[in-house]
Amino acid sequence: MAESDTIDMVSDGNVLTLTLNRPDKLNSFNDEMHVAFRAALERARDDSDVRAVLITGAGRGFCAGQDLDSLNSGGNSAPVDLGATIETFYNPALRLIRSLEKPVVCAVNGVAAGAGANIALACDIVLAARSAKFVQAFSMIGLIPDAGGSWNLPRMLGEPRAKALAMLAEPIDGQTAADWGMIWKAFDDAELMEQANKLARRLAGGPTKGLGLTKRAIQAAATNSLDTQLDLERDLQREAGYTADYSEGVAAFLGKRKPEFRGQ
Ligand code: T3D
Repeated sequence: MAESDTIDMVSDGNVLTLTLNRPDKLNSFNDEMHVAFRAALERARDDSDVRAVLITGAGRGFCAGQDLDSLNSGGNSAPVDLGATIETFYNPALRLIRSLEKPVVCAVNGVAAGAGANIALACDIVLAARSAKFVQAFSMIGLIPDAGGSWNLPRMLGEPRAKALAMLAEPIDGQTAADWGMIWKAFDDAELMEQANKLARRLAGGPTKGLGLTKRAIQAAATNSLDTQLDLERDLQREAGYTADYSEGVAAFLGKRKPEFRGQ
């Protein structure tokens, strides 16, 4: 497939930066952008040189969710099967982000609405500009939270806040999102991208295999019993213990030097 301008993809060292790039539409998803986003995530998964992913948005917004003008949406009068959009585009993208055994950083540079908010919240470490807004915009147009929102929000916030955000569609800013534990940190707007790039570079220099296994373990905890989780920790630690990065980490500690992880 030809590369699309709707996702700007830049590889720098071991960081792959994906910038959602339809700024005139607040980077909302049309079909072309959906296809390009999925292809970019598949590249992140398949390219062993990629050891961390950074997702952000071009212009003043992060992502306004589904492009409501697109043919595929509810803009025409005929009823459309929105479940098909979810099945074809959002669910595969969400599954790719969650199953990617490499850290995915998200820098929410501006408004993140609807599926745009929930894609951001599905990432592993989320930073936001203090002025950014998270809006569960779905109820404004009669829809339900998708892109993993109905799963993620109650786990992050508990039912009371999850239901209020989803039913009221009130925006919350980046600082509040950090204070509520929805994201890792908020930064002054001018500082956000520098901090996000620094974090992505740091993660890309980390023990990639171990970080991927850490992601798998923490995500599995959402549905596992303690017993099952303890068994999983045993199995994944066994796997981590056979990595070259573990040997390097221990050697570096004992040698009182910084480790040089290769992601293997
Ligand atoms: O297939 C399916 O539909 C199922 C899947 C659904 C998943 C979803 O994501 S549903 C939720 C869809 N998103 C929304 O409902 C959000 C709609 N947008 C807004 O509510 C507001 O734009 C924002 C709160 C995000 C930002 O407000 P504001 O005042 O900062 O900006 P604005 O002036 O509203 O928008 C700027 C431009 O972007 C404007 O275009 P214009 O007038 O300058 O030509 C606006 O129309 C456009 N835009 C913003 N969001 C969308 C959009 N165009 C198309 N689709 C959008 N979602």
